[in-house]
Amino acid sequence: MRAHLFIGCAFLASLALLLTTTSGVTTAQRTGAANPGHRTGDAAAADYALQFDFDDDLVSVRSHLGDLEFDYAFTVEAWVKPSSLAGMGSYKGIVCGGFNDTTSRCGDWKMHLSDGDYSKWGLGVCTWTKGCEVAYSGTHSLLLDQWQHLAGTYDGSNILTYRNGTPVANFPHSGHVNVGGEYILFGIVETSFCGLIDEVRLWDVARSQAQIQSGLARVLRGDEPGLVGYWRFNEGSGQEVHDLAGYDNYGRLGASPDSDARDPQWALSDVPILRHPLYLPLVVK
Ligand SMILES: [Ca+2]
Ligand SMILES: [Ca+2]
Repeated sequence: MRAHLFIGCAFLASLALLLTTTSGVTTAQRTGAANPGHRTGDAAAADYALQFDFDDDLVSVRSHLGDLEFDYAFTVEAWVKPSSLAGMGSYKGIVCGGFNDTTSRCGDWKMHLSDGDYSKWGLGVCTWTKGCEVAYSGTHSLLLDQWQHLAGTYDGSNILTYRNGTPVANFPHSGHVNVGGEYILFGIVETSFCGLIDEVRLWDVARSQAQIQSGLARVLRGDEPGLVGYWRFNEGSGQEVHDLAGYDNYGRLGASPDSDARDPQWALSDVPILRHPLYLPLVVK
């Protein structure tokens, strides 16, 4: 079963690569503070996401300035479109932090799929005083082949999760977040997510439900208070994803700076967000 699903994921990755190759978009857009017009994306430019293979694909981001190391509060957000949720057996990652090298797993916090049921997801947080706890959703709370926005917050007393802005789980937890590593990862904990990930955001504050709802379906400017990392994955090619929050925490695809077997694949994205940050907030159900 698992081998069959893996082939399906690999096929989708190949198809996405073909679409990328034939779209005529061959130049990665270098984005960042030096080019404000590109910081939030151009409405006329193609939107891309990254396709992960259900096995070992990853993106690693080094926290250059320590700005991705949290104390007592943080928020992690991502849009995901799973192409398989069948199976169990290992923690599959969406975004995680507290990681030392590409051979070990994230230890400090992780938005991930349950190792007992990939249709469940949660946010796990480890603290110095309380150890590790996870706020898990119920089963079948992830929707196959549909875009959905996932958010998790930790505020020093609770771990909260939201899907499309609606509360999913709440677990009491407390203490200072462990900081055992200087990297964060996209798409992997022990093994990889299967499907598309787009629009990853990290905040060093616990966002409220109203704040999550108001921002989930539109692009950000990049300078919002508390925003410490923002990756739109719109480069469309190459080995790096750029941080649009202004901290230069760029991510590297796969296990090496060159093309390698652990690179996720670039895929055209139809993530349902408004492409201009000045549009009015939109809440999706
Ligand atoms: Ca994108
Ligand atoms: Ca690589």
